[in-house]
Amino acid sequence: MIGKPISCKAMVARAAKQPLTLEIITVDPPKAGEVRVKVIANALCHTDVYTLDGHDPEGLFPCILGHEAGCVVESIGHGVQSVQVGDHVIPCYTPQCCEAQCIFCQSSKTNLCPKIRGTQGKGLMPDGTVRFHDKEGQPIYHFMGCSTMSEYSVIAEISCAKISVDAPLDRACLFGCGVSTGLGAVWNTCKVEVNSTVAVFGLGAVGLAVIQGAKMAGASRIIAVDTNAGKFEAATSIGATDTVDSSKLEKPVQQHIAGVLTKWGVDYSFDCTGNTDVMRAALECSHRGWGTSCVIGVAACGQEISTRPFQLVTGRCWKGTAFGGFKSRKDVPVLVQKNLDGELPIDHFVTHEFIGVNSTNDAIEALHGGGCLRAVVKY
Ligand code: NAD
Ligand code: AHE
Ligand code: ZN
Repeated sequence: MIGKPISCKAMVARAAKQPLTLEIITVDPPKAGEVRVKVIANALCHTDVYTLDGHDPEGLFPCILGHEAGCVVESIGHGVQSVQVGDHVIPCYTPQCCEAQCIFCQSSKTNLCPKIRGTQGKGLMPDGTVRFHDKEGQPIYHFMGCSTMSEYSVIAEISCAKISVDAPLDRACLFGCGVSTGLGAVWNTCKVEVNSTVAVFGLGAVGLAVIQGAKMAGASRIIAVDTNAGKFEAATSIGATDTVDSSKLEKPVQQHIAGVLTKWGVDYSFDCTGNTDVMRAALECSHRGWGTSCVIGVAACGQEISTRPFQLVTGRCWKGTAFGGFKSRKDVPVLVQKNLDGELPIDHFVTHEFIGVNSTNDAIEALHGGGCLRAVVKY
């Protein structure tokens, strides 16, 4: 099918708060600088559901969601040099253009390459058009530069992280978002040191990856906070030293952590919920004088964070992270290799598995249940 449109199954998000619809769509060949991929496995991230629920100010409909996938390159567009047909790739919503004039790619301080961010946020490919059409020939928007809830997708070359062919794509897909984000928040954004104390709010896949990363970084104490006590067993099994059900406390959770569990607060705290009240609590339980709090969760449209400026005056620092600060094309292959070498286990994140892109609505339902970390759909 190289050079020709492909007809395939996809789950289309037609409108907010509606189930995805199974459709046969047309996926056009890749244009210059683009890559058409066959999606082998796609894991659901909370952000897909948040967008489907209408909470993303950039959310557009109809679109094809999905951004945590393992793929094989089906064909490449003109000028593509970094991947070939048959290569295994992880689509990355944070691209890495690597150009000499890209001050973001050239800086060690950030991973936020802006090269295609404008069109990506409008649901378009970098040339301002789409590669997806429905059976009436109507355009369907892309999502986060990935759109992997389709058997085939087209992504920018600069969004493709080429990984080892030895890595099973139904596990390596997790490195496309949540797991990398949690690990990178600890290692890159906050650079947690040996013997640090840490608090993690929200024990989904992102929060558990923060715990795993903190344990690997040598944190001496890791306080795991959730309103669902069913999450605590997984948290302690990967390294949490304390668990807190914040819904059962008589005082604000920040006063419990800074005051009861510790004297002055924790060195590092992480919000992995997207709840702005939790973001505030995470900041306020960080240590007087030097505590750093990292916002990872994505808040709904219109939400804002607040705290007393005194919290910052007295030495706390508020940070945020996108994709854990990893430079996608350089770093994702390294994470995958660490996993293959046995240094970075990730199988424990996969709590649910489904077969066929058409089962994606079932996977979404599983994600809504409290016991799901990652639901992987194998196409
Ligand atoms: P998830 O829904 O699986 O996990 C969220 C957890 O937070 C759940 O265990 C839930 O019980 C808990 N929770 C909810 N309200 C709480 C409260 N008030 N106090 C304590 N815990 C509470 O989600 P996930 O896939 O792990 O993603 C977590 C967040 O990170 C989401 O907002 C997601 O959109 C965001 N995210 C951000 C990035 C990034 O690059 N910044 C990447 C991936 C995901
Ligand atoms: N589009 C939204 C915000 C969504 C958002 O913040 N996304 C995170 C990734 S979530 C992955 O599951 C992110 O890294 N954003 C950086 C970016 O460039 O999108 C809005 O508020 O407009
Ligand atoms: Zn995600």
